[in-house]
Amino acid sequence: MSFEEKILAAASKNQTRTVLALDLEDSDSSRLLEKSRVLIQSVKDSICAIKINRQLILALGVRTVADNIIKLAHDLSLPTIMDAKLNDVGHTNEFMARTYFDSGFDAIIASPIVGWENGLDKVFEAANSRGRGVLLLTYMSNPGADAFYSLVTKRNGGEKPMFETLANLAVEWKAQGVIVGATRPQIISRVRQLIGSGMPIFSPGVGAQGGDARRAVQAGATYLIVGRAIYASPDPRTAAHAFRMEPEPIST
Ligand code: O7M
Repeated sequence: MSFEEKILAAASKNQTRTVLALDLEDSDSSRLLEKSRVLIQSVKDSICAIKINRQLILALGVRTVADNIIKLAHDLSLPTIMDAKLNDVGHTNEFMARTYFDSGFDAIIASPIVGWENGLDKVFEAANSRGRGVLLLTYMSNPGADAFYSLVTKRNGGEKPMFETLANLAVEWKAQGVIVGATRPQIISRVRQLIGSGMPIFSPGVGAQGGDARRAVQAGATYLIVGRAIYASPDPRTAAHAFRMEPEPIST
């Protein structure tokens, strides 16, 4: 199954749009691994994918993450997303994408700012040849993101805010999804207009960063990326359950 099919299957089975951001920290790697396992087991029925940050890879190494966390996720029929925010020239991007995909990740997050030629072209090649996904940052959730993602860009003779250009590029490059902060429902609506109904919007920033899950979904978000509002809650299972929403996620 492709990444899109896997996440849609998990979303339909668990009746949820929530992607768990597994951003746990611990100075002891065995404890970190155990905490990760316990968290995943406790929320597994209320999530549709697991996003892993570089902080977990730095602490545990990609092999340990693959043998334990990705394996556990896949045993539970949950796809995994590597939040690499790739943003380098082609050959190093390609190496990183291949390494993550060959370790079992189902999708990777990249920054479109590096462009296509000798930038993300090789990442898409690596993903497409393996049925994996590439998700592109389009408007980040933090307040400071306005300084860049709203800048006026000139492309094909017209002027547009940067995020609109990025949304158009995501369509041109046939990305498997875009990332738009839940803190900006109006931007989600605009991106939804630009990309049409077929491409998922992944929306982080719910809860701890002030974004509202329901407003983000009403604006057009397909999936919600949620970290602290689940794992820092005294009862992650109940917190994850509370984010379950709308029986049918938007079909991709
Ligand atoms: O729910 P939180 O605030 O604890 O965590 C949010 C997660 O989403 C965390 O893993 C961030 O790395 C990620 N994220 C953002 O918070 N904002 C963004 O604009 C983009 C991301 C992200 O996932 O990028 C791919």
